Amino acid sequence: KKLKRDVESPYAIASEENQSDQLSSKSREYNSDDNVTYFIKKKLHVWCRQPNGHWGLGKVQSTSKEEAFVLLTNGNVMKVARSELLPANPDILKGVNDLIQLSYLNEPSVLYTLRFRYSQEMIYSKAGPILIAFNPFKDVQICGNDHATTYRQRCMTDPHVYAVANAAYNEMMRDTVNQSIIISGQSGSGKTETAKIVMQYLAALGGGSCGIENKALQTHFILEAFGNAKTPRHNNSSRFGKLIEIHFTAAGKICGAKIQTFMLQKSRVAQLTSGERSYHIFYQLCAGSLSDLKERLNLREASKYKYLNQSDCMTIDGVDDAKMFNKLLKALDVVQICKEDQEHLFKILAAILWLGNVSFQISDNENHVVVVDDEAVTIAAMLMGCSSQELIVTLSTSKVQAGKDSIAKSLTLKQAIETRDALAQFMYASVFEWLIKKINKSLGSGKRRTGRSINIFDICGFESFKKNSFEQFCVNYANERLQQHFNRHIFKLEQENYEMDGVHWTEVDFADNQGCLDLFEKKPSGILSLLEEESNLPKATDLTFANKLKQHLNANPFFKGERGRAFGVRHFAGEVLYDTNGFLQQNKDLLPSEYIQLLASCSCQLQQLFSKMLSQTQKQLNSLQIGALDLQQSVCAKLKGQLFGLMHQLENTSPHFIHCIRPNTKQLPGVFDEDLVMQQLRCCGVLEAVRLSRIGYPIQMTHQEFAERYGFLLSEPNVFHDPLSISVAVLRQFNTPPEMYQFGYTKVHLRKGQIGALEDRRKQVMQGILQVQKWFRGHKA
Ligand code: AD9
Ligand code: MG
Repeated sequence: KKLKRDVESPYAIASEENQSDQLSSKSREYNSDDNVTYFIKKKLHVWCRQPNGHWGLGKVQSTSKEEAFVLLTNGNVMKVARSELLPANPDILKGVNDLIQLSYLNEPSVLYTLRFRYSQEMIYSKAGPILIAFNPFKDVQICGNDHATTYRQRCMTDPHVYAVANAAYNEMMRDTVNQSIIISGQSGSGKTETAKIVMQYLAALGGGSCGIENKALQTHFILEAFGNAKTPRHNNSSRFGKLIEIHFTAAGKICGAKIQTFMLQKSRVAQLTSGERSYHIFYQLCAGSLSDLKERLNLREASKYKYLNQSDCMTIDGVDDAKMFNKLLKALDVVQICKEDQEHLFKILAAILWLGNVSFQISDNENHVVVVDDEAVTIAAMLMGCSSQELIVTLSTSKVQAGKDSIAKSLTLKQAIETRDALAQFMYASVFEWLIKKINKSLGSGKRRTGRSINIFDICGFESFKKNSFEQFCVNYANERLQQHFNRHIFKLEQENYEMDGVHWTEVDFADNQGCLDLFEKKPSGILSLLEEESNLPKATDLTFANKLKQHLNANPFFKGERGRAFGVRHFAGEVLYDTNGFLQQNKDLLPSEYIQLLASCSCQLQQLFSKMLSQTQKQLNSLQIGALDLQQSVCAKLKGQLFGLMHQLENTSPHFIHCIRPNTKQLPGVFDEDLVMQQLRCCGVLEAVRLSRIGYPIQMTHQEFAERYGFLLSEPNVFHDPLSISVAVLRQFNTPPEMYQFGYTKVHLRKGQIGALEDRRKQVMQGILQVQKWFRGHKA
């Protein structure tokens, strides 16, 4: 019946289809014969897939039983199966800023809209409740302090990161509820830059006299120098996750901040693959330190250090490491890390570089080694504040218990290299941890304020390389958890809420990743449990671990057994093949007691850095336990615990989601790779989220709240007594169309845009009341 109605204006088509989509829960299918006839009759444009895989826009010229002939905009005529035609949106909807406004929500229409916007440098768009942020790979003039002020003053409605930050701020001030801004997206999609833009906006908005906001902004230089590196995909990739909490006073001024970090990729300190770099700080230190500091640290050029030169990639195009070092020094000053501490920090970094140059010589037939006593070991020991001999012994022997005594046993070459690298990695991770503590102290993170904080969450994005190891396994697991949080808030909670409140509702399907999370977390046979079990078996190897996975999980649809040490996981963002080489060792992350003894005896300020670890291990040291100290949790157990903690923290906040999209893999401006974009939109459920919010009721209030807030606007307020009747009467009085709201058992559920008129009227009336009160007070006085 609807299709037969004659609607001439494109506006009318849009609103009609919008409504029909709103009223039926699922987007309509447009591939029946009737619909093709409809496209022709309405002279609608259609989308069809061309042989090159791209979507082409055209008009149906003629049809046969099964096929349609489409005249494409480039003049070619294409024969397409009728069932494969998709409707295009009327021109009036070109480049709409919220995908929710599209009459026809299909993949080509979404791509066309986003591509058009991207070409016009409109990098932000809304997809219902989600902000989609395209990485422009160049400066677009829509950020910066001036723009932030204009944005707020003019209450601009364009989609923008500022609008998200603004909404979070306003909600926090209004409801006294902690907020979170959750930024997701693949590696290189722009999460960290987006997090910075959020921070800049909040700093402009809530900047006070205490200057915390400036400190918080400066921490980026420190975090990026120590936690970011060049990867094959991205020149400034965060190799750790972070949650920044910003605390506000009751007046809305920033009064403190706290940074939590997790998953720092330690292995990068010692191992790099071709084309990658280690953490920026090492190159910055080598390039930017002045000659007297260089002398004190015995520093050479970066290319002289094995940890740095192993990947044949010493510089990054367009990045001046020396300049970055100067910025870092300023940032360290701002967060009050004194010059003395800065020097200790650099000393340890230099010691790490020299440790990497320590080499070994085979000393017998059994591959046992001795340390080559050269400048590397001498300088490393000097910087660490121990004797060369102590360092040599630690790096080449391990103690074994023989009766009551312990004897030193030479290490093999493989063991010695592992020991050296583990020591360097441990020292780096400790430096990182110490820095975060110092920064937090300076940001006044001590007191926790509930109800008035905004959390900004930015983790390493989903990764899938040719070769994927333990690090990718951890990163992708964390992303899987984050996706679950997103699904829960965007899809599950909302739909459960409708159902519980008795709202008439047809479910929207979405790609639930619970199955994949279970593959990781289920006890006793999820991957994490099996890894834990295998990590505790003395004779286990990476191969036995891989076999165990296949033995227990081959039937799991999210798991794929591969040959040898490999296995595959079907993640929400795509299938990844992992190589278990190194899994057990990296997961165990043991701390040989020899390190502790060495570090404890060092005379430089290492103790200060490693104090927590040292105090923890003191007891074991006193009882002279030998061997690897099993005091730490395994890496995966720790990560799982941290993620649960984080999710718990985020659960208690009102979430705002930003999804970043990488438009091409070459990090180039202006290049829009349709397949790559579509794959990212698909895997995070953007279309489903739009569908849900079209038919959903984003505004919900209990009958009581609604009646209290708007009941006084009724022209005949005394007629009704119970909140439900008052609420019904208010909506009737304001002529709210019946399809725009539903009454549940406890709540009024309203569609998007239905509260504006009520709020405006309320504001007017309230202002009137205030003026009258003022007048009375003035009159009395
Ligand atoms: V990873 O998961 O840490 O590997 P991110 O954090 O998603 O990744 P990042 O924010 O660092 O990516 O952005 C990648 C690069 O894109 C940056 O180094 C910038 O060169 C570029 N970028 C990202 N967002 C913007 C922007 N809004 N304006 C300009 C941008 N350039
Ligand atoms: Mg990042």
